[in-house]
Amino acid sequence: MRWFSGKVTPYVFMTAGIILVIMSIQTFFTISHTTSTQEVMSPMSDNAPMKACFVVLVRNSELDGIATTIREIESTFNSKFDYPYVFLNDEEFTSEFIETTSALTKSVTKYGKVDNQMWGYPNYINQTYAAECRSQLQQQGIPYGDSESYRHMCRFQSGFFFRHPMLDEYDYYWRIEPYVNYYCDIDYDVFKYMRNNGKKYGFTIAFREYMATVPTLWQTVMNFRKENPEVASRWPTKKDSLINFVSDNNGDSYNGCHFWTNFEIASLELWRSNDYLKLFSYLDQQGGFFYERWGDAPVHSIAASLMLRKDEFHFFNDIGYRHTAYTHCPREPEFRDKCSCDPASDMGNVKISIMKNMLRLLTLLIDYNDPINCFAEFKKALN
Ligand SMILES: Nc1nc2c(ncn2[C@@H]2O[C@H](COP(=O)(O)OP(=O)(O)O)[C@@H](O)[C@H]2O)c(=O)[nH]1
Ligand SMILES: [Mg+2]
Repeated sequence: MRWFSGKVTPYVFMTAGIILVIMSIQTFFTISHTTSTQEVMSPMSDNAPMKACFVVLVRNSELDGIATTIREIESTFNSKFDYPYVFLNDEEFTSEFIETTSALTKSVTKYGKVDNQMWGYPNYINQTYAAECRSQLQQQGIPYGDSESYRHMCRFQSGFFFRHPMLDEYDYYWRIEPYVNYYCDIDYDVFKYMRNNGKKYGFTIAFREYMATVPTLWQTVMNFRKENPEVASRWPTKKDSLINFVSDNNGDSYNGCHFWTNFEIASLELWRSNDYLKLFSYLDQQGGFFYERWGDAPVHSIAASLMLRKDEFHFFNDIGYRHTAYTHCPREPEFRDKCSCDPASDMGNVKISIMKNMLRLLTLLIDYNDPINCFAEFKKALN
């Protein structure tokens, strides 16, 4: 019997070992199969789906212009990624607008109206005084100086679009406009890029503001910061922030630099944060959207530069883009077969310095002592 057990014991252990190995292999295949078929992913995994959309504030009369934009967005990016479009308007969209735009994409399209609270005068605004201010700005030759609707638009884009109920379900947005061009094929998901790399604000063009439109904006933001130390204490230190993008003198005054918000790929959480909502509400109370002509671009840019860390910004060099006379076209050789734009048209290219000088002459009345392109300031502020 002892002989028997002595001979058999190793075989028992070996058999048990083989059974265990077979069971673990089976378990391994079961788990990997479940993962691939059910797409079990942690929220932060690279491929987890994104809650993101295009956001388009547009008028019915700009149907042709938005149709061009959508065609280019679809062909360069969205036919591959299928993100929905949210169209917003201060009036009802016409059935022609809805039919035409929805036919341009296989993705979901939604159409929303902006209410009077988001697009209109707050009751504390003195509309007679606002009209006087508009005519003064017009006399100075400032673009949109006398436009009432432009001011409602800038206030809406500064403080309300991200609170429109149609955007509630999203975390990131890409703002698009009518009559712009998108030139380069984008083969990766830009929203996933933003999330997976901890980016909160993406841009293509940085530009200088007409200072006559924002004479008191910087000081108002500084007053807010002083009066709300608990908010400011949550913001990054000067060194970690992008303050040197918006100020040449360590925060004493605004240098006019801003990201062009007609293109934005950004986090909605940034604007929905209590800190930004408090800041916006403070700015709104001061009346500068109506008594001056505060643009959403300087408002977003100053706020983001103070509230975000430098590493949360992203320059989308690979997205060739034109708005009005200004184009960003990537100049590196690897983009030549991806982009249909001419790098010679890029804002930073010396070949268009003549045009820049002409523009500066045309805008001589405006505070344009510095070059109009603020990309150098962005690069500098990153260091
Ligand atoms: N629905 C609506 N959209 C507007 C109005 N004013 C401007 N927009 C939109 O707001 C965005 C910015 O306006 P735009 O005229 O292009 O301003 P600019 O880019 O600063 O010259 C564009 O998408 C316009 O279609 C308006 O009164 N109603
Ligand atoms: Mg525009």
